[in-house]
Amino acid sequence: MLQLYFSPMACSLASRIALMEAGIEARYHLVHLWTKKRIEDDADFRGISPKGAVPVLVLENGERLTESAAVLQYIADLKPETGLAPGFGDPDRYRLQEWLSFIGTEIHKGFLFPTFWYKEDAPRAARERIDESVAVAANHLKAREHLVGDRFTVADAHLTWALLLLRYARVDIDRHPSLVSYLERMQARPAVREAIAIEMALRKTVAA
Ligand SMILES: N[C@@H](CCC(=O)N[C@@H](CS)C(=O)NCC(=O)O)C(=O)O
Repeated sequence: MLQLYFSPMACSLASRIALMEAGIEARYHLVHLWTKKRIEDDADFRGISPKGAVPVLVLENGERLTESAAVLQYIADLKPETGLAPGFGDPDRYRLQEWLSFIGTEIHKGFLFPTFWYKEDAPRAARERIDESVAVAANHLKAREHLVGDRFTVADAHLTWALLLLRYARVDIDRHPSLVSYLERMQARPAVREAIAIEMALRKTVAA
């Protein structure tokens, strides 16, 4: 069985959404990101992944895969019939990778990471830049239901997580009607709703 190392409402939520959208059962290990301990037994998380960051997906053969973009594509490719990622050879595969990279670098590392890691000392430059990145996604979604093609992909799982956290970090995404309706659509999906409910309930476990 696959195993996912996660922390509640961290970027690993996108991997949980992908697993649930694919209907793949997995074992979930909660990690405390400050202490780097696996909650269930206090094991050293850096022994699982020297990066000390979630998500970590433990594959059936015991190998460990990190980096959301890789983990999300791996999960999607286990169930190609779900369309969670366009197949290899489909030009939309590169659009998917374009979005996974944009969300992972410009939105996650460019803003969300410093904001939550340094709390109120988030660099001002990051806060100034984030509106531009949010506008890129908002404009793209003006005439579309999903980021890539005409169905839900793992890029939508990734952006859904990012938008939830951006709101929490007081970035005004609500001034973009396309993002408001997109997030409502995503949260209406049973797997997305359930994944978020599970992790919101677990948040107090790792409250700083
Ligand atoms: N490049 C990695 C970043 C992963 C990452 O930064 N995860 C955060 C949670 S959202 C984390 O575990 N941070 C703890 C740390 O870096 O010490 C990815 O895209 O998966």
